[in-house]
Amino acid sequence: MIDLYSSPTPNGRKISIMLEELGVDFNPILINLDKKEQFSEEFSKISPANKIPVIVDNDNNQTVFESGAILLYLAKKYDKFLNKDKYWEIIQWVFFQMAYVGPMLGQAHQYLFYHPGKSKFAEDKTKGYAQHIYSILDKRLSKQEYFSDNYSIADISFEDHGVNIPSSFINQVVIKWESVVRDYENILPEVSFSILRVGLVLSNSGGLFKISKNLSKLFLLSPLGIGNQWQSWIHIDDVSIIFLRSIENDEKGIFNLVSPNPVTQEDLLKKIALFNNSKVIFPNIPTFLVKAIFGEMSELVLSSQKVRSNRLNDYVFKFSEIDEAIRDLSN
Ligand SMILES: N[C@@H](CCC(=O)N[C@@H](CS)C(=O)NCC(=O)O)C(=O)O
Repeated sequence: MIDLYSSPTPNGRKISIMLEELGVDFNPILINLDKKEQFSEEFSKISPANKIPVIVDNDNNQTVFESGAILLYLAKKYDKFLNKDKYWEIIQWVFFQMAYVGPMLGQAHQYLFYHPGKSKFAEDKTKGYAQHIYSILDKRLSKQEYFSDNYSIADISFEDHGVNIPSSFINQVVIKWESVVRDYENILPEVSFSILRVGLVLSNSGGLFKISKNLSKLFLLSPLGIGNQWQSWIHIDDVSIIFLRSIENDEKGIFNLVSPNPVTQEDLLKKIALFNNSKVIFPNIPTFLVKAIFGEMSELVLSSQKVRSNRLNDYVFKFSEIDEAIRDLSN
């Protein structure tokens, strides 16, 4: 089992993401940075610079600090997310993140957001670095989805920078709901608890699919907001099978119940219309109107959610492609 000493910060989250993606059990140990726990005598023994994240692999008593080194260690240990044929391509982007992107964006946030007006020189300089970084990333990622051919530790090392996850509505909901499960885990340690994070369920019994299908029949179906936001969907049959499977197998851990092939909202609606002999009406319903109607819950349909079906690698989806799922529900 791996102990992860961490905190919910960009560098800390990189490692939680990697461990979740690997689907391995790990033991998270919170180092509260506000309470300066990083400077405790005990933590100093495993973190010479008093920074999180750090892992201790209890299988071989190996300690590793520095997020890049930890990603590399885990990729090698589990032989995942580091394609040997693209080793150097992946490694150079990981180093670029560690040596340039992380530190420079960190400084930019300090001068531009947290302490504006303190030093014009520092603000101009770090803004220039930030613009340079984003132009490089735009160039690399405008034509391909990942830094290398496939999802790798390079993508994981960038995963969280610039995204303010804790303030999002969805994240707050997840934290609150799952903290209840954690409470039960403490009370009933002999019981295996699974946390199933369910994506957008496509079903004829209700929800977005049923509403969209009915609206499309009235020729009233329009994308919400920009329309290119990702929707991580799953067919109701797959949800039911996975629920039963996790009860029967006494599974433990966190599972993302989403199909392996997310689609943009516009594509999703177009397909719903297509299979119901209708069409999507443009222009899109503007973001401000959706927010005015649904309040903070509008984030569920307006924000981009491209979720990976972690830990379901051995599950063969009944409906993994959007066309098959919608065709099935449309008849
Ligand atoms: N280069 C290190 C940076 C680690 C780092 O800066 N960690 C921050 C949180 S994101 C930290 O522990 N800050 C506490 C402090 O500086 O006292 C890595 O990639 O792991």
